[in-house]
Amino acid sequence: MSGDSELGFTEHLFKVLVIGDHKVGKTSFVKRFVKNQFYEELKTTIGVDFSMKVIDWDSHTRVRFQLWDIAGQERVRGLNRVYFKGSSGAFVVYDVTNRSTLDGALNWKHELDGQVMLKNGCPIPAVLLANKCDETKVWNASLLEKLCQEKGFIGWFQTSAKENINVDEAAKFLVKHILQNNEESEKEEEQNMQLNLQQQSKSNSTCC
Ligand SMILES: Nc1nc2c(ncn2[C@@H]2O[C@H](COP(=O)(O)OP(=O)(O)O)[C@@H](O)[C@H]2O)c(=O)[nH]1
Ligand SMILES: [Mg+2]
Repeated sequence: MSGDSELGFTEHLFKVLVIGDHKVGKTSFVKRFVKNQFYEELKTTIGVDFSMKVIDWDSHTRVRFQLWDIAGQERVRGLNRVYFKGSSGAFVVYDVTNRSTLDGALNWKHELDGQVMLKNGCPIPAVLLANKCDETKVWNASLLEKLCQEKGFIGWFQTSAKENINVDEAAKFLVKHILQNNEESEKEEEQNMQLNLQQQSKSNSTCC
């Protein structure tokens, strides 16, 4: 969603999902990104929590990031179709200290791709976050690289919501891709409109 002002200033509102298994640090990631805070103890998310972060991308582009922090249990409840609708991008989070959450992240990605896509039929941009990297080093970087290619992630970052590692970097990376997609789809729409107009004027001129 975007709006242009007369001065060429554009504001975008992007819905971005934060998904992954329970306790991998989704809420912590959002709180670090939005408020630059970290809490050792957090209440379990129930259903979905919303947060907003405004980023002045450049002198003529403002991005409103609407983050949907979805409870890990929601995959089981099958409500994701409702939550995923209209999203422009996603962070898919796993916990580097818990291997099974990487499988969980891949299942979340699979479900995401089955339920939401861009207008051109491509998957929405998703970044894989290897969170809690303050606890242990990511030893399987080449595996993650391979998984990203196989499963269609646009990239991966090792992050720590606790130590504030790569949180803004991952977000900027995702914004960049969302903006690119947005630009491409706007161009496509414009081209389609011009084609329609050309066809209309052709059929008008051949009439009678
Ligand atoms: N060491 C460490 N702990 C984290 C990090 N992110 C979250 N946690 C902890 O992991 C637990 C679960 O975090 P939470 O954000 O509630 O996970 P969620 O269920 O995915 O939303 C909490 O005790 C957090 O303090 C991190 O980057 N490093
Ligand atoms: Mg949570």
